[in-house]
Amino acid sequence: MKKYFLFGNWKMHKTIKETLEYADCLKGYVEYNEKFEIGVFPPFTALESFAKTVRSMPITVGAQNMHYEEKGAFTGEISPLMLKEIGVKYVLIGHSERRHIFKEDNGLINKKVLSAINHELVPVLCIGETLEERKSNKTESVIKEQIEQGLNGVNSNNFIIAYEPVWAIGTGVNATPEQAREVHKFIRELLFHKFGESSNDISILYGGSIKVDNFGSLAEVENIDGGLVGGASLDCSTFIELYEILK
Ligand code: G2H
Repeated sequence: MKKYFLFGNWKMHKTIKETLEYADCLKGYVEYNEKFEIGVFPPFTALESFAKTVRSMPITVGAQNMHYEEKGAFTGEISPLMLKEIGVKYVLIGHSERRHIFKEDNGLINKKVLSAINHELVPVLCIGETLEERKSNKTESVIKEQIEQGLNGVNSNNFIIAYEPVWAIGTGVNATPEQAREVHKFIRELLFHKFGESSNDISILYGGSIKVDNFGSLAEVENIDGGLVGGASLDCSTFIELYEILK
């Protein structure tokens, strides 16, 4: 069964104290729903506190990144085993900030996707074209390459795609519903080609400057199965408003 998701990617924001206040604010607002899930991706330092606090609530927890190895001499990295141990369910892989600021390429991203699946974490593979690529009509070829290389060797449909056009990330300029519709349809076709009928259960989220006033028109587009929200997820009451729009 395909699920709909509202994910909050906090990026490098919030101390443990602020995280606990946020968890407290969410209490009572979110109800269990088998078709719909709300999840928060705090920074590593606050992950465990958040996971413990929301354990009894219908809220899931994700990490923003991970290394593909279980352990080793990888200074500054966090492994899938470490994430599993504290109750993390999802992990963002290949977010545009990882690709562009930290120079992660499709090969590395693929290793992370495979490792996450092997460790029973659900990877949220983030893909998207830059403005330059869009202007030179390369959107589809970039998306195709990111999907094909990112999912190379993947046999399971237990992952999520997040389409986040780079030009829409944190810029205040979201993709129009029409622009998003075209790319989401294209992604759905690529997934069908690779995974057949079982691809119908794979959720494709939109991300990039989601706000309360643009989310409704994006969320109703065919093949948009929820949102990955950055800036607008930092304020708990705004995140609850987005939840009300999607659920
Ligand atoms: C895209 C998104 C969340 P924002 O990075 O992943 O952030 O909503 O701030 O554009």
